[in-house]
Amino acid sequence: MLDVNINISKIDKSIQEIVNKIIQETRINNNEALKIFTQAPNSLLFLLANARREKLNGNNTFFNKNIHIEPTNICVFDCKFCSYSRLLKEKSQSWEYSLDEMVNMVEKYNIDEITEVHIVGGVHPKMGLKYFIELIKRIKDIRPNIHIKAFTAVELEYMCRKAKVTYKKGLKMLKEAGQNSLPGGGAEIFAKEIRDIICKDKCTSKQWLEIHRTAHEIGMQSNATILYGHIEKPRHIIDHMSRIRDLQDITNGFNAFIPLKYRNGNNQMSHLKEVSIIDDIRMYSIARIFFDNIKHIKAYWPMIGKETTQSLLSFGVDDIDGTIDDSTKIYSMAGVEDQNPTMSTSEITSLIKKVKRIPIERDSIYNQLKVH
Ligand code: V47
Ligand code: SF4
Repeated sequence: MLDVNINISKIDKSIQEIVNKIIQETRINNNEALKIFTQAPNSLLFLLANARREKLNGNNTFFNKNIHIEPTNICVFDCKFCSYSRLLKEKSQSWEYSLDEMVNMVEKYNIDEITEVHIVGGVHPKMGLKYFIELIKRIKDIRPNIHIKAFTAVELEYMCRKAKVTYKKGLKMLKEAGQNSLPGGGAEIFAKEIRDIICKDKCTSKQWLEIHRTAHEIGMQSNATILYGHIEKPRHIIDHMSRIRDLQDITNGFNAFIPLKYRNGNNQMSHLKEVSIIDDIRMYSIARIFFDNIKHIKAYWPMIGKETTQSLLSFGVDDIDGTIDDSTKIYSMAGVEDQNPTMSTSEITSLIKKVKRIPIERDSIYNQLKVH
């Protein structure tokens, strides 16, 4: 039972029963989730999300010490919301790092400065499975204990297709090379009617789910994301989360769910306005309420901003990703305020402490390393 002080009789009759279920920690179905997502007043939704957060994670707020490597922004796909990809023939504002350059990016950090490398980028027609296996091996040669979280299902689908191997075989090869887990990107919105408009040519939702299922089956954990705040409707959000919740029931391999707010700078959907902070909070809140089988809800601070991240710690969020050290361009190219995202450990811990939560440094699979 959630510890929440609500006078049920004062709540609109049509949602009383759903609120009761949430308080009793009984799973709500898609229709019920849609109903409270669209009809519950902010105060109620927010209170329930926070109660759930505190029941699951208390005051703890997780972060890690990490960097990103974005091997290239050249991409064969054409997602309408993407601000950073470039076509092979477009040389301006594009990059392709060599293996040496990427290994050097890791080598410049001391062993105690980062515990995780997050590798994700555009889908380059010439960077295939063999190339990335080599990259992973070379990183592990110099830093055997570093956790490598790499490649969205979109990159993996393309890699495996080009190499003519099954997802299982491709993932096993990457795992043997030293890859530890998968990030949650590429999920966007699963509903075909939306996917067909915003990212028609990349992996399907079925393939995304199949790749994560396979990863979990061979012992690689992962995250799941949603790209919200563009042309989707509330029903698409619930449908999306429901497909992830169903898979999690089977595999239990997702560590965190990460709502990613659509940022409208420099892309083919720039005419769309970004949603308000209240819509952000409602999104994170419904995620926390809906997922009774994923322990962590992450706010990725380079995307949503430091101040909103801080606020979200009272509305379901218990994880804020890592120190980053100015190693990602996805969101700076989408026009976010923070053009050089970096936080030292002391900045991250003080951001968390300022809102009376406890900073917990974690490893990539949520083992606690240090209470700050
Ligand atoms: O799949 C691209 C999103 C994702 C925009 O697993 C955009 O720990 C908003 O998934 N506005 C990649 N979002 C990033 C990602 C991620 C980030 C941090 C941590 C983890 C993790 C995963 O970024 C893409 C897409 O959904 N994205 N462009 C944009 N304009
Ligand atoms: Fe390519 Fe990923 Fe951008 Fe889509 S979101 S265009 S797959 S880099």
